[in-house]
Amino acid sequence: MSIELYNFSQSTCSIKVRLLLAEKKLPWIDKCLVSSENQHLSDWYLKLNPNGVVPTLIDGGQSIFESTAILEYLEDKYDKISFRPKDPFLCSQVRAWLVFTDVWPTPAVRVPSFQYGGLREKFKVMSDQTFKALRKKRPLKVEFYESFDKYDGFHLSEVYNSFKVLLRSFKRMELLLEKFSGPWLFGKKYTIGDIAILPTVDRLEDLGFDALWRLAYPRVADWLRNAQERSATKKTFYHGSRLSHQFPNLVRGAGSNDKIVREFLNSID
Ligand SMILES: N[C@@H](CCC(=O)N[C@@H](CS)C(=O)NCC(=O)O)C(=O)O
Repeated sequence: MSIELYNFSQSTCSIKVRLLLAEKKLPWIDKCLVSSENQHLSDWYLKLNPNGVVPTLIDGGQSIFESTAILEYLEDKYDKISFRPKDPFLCSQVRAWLVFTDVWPTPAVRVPSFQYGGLREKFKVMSDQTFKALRKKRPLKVEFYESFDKYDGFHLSEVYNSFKVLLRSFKRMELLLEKFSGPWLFGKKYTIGDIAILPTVDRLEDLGFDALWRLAYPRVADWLRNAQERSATKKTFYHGSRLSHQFPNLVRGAGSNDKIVREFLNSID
């Protein structure tokens, strides 16, 4: 039975899984959903993934959700080409990083993605009634959708809080690259630890917030360039999977929001 992946083209959590499938050269069927059509909130999808989010992997008729759990599952089941260290200590370090990534930078990147990346656009054209009804349908993310105004977005303090978390995450990456001597976060081997954070860093570069690491963390800049050069990465970020492809008038790529980053950095000095 073949592998199927329910995903959105632009979703960072979906891209994590697509990256690993490409690195492992596993064939899979692309069950690409369109976020603005809200199929991920329909009854049939909630049976596959009770959290009402993408990605969901179907393998052997079983449904597996949570992107990090999917990475570990693929590592366990399809181990011919492995992206997890064999050494138990190193493996523990990768796992600690996977937890860190899920708890801190992954939720934090949602704020600039919605504020500057066009992800709020679909709500602006919705009636208040539909917006509220869809908010209620969300099994987990009700509070997140209540935390922004569909026209004005997030308060600046929320945006700055997310930048603070992201800045801390890049500092942590710089330290890992130094500690394990690169070129990857845990040394010479490219691992699911790199894959788990790559979509977030790529997203921020696409949104023009790369000054968050460019100014202070040069190892992170080199790491990103190396990761983007991998053929599996190029294949995974097909046209349409970056917000600059979907919202070219809003999202203008590397360096385009240096001014906002400078204002933020001045505010925390
Ligand atoms: N912890 C989950 C998070 C999944 C998640 O938040 N997915 C987003 C796309 S990156 C989503 O489906 N959003 C739909 C929504 O907010 O309605 C995972 O890692 O799989």
